[in-house]
Amino acid sequence: MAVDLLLGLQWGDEGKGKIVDVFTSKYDIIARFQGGPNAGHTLEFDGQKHVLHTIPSGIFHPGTINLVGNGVVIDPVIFNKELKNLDKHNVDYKSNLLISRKAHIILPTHRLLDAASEASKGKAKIGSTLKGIGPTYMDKTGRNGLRVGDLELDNWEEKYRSLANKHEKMIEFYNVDVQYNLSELEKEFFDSVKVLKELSFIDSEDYLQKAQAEGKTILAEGAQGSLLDIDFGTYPFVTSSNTTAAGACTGLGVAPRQIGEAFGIFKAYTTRVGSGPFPTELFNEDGETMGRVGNEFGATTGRPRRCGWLDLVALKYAVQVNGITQLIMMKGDVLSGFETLKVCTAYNYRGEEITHLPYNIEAENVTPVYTEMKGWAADLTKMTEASELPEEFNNYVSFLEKELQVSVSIASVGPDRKQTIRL
Ligand code: 2SA
Ligand code: MG
Repeated sequence: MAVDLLLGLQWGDEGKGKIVDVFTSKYDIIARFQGGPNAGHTLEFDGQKHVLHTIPSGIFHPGTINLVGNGVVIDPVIFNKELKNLDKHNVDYKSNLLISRKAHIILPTHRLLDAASEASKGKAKIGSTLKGIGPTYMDKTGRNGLRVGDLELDNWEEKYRSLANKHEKMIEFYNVDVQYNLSELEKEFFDSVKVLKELSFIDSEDYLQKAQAEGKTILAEGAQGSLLDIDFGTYPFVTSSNTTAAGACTGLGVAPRQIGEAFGIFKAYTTRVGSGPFPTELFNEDGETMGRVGNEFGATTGRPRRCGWLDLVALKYAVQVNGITQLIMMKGDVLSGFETLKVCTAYNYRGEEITHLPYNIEAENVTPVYTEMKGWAADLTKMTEASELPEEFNNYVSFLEKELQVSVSIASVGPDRKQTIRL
């Protein structure tokens, strides 16, 4: 059986958590392959809202295996908090949650380094979630990292200590005001590692190869979005992992030819949290309406998200880089009531009209070229069948399908599992 992918096509927060949860009954295994607790995946069902950060979004389905792959970075402290929340819902994570030995660990000092690095950048800061993501991946590629498998060795605390000591010197080097009490942070860390060690650590690449041979179905759950990819995103305003399709291969140990469907998920408009270029960003009432109606606040940090019209230039780029086979459009309901909708179909780039994403999309280089479409007034949130959707909504979707050359198979019209329409 092939491994299917579910990937965010914008700057994250497309609604991956919700759709993974909706899809889970079709899959035996849900696997995260990159990122860490910077992610905030929100699920809603039975009138309750759940936010997951590191744990895959299939966790609320008994019988589904949830795997944290080698490409993920884990903060034991945050992981422990997520487990505590699952305890409240009687989730049997001791049997259905597995962790790759090759996943890297976020140390308390990684978080401090993240804060110091951001503080040192001043206005040029990335807008990091300050979860230590960048510094942890730096130690991974720098070949200094502490991995989950190390926790099974007797001398792991020595390794921890030498890395943390080095980090303290680095924090000093930044010469910025970062207040901390390391012994308190370490107590929390060591307590949490103990909890983590009660879970199953596995050689996940081997596990996934065997699972495939046995005919098990697997869904790889992306975190953040394609435009935050370390290689293909709006560098340096990106996260530190490959959020695109290829990241699932390196983050799980799955071969490219084992990939099946690549589901691409996008919002009917665009949002971005953190710094960096955003050509279609709105600074007017329309943007405010999107943020208010769409409840656009970071699920991890609570920061308000920047909002703007759909950017098809950027979306097409993401569809291509990922080899998307089916699209899922989220939050069409938020656009109800706009008389006219705008979609960016090209950029004016240094005096020339282009339809590809250029190297630099800073505002001084790029002005969006919009196509206008008639909006719809109807409230979509109670609709459950494609036949109920207004004509203008269908026109909007058809326009996107034609531009992107991929069909939209699902439209989500609200945060709840039930508010999901097959087109
Ligand atoms: P980091 O923390 O070093 O990976 O941040 C680098 C950039 O990546 C952005 N980023 C995100 N963007 C959208 N959603 C994310 N997850 C949370 C959410 C974010 C939150 O679901 O809402 O709560 O603020 C996420 N994680 C990282 C980040 O904003 C930086 O621009
Ligand atoms: Mg999110």
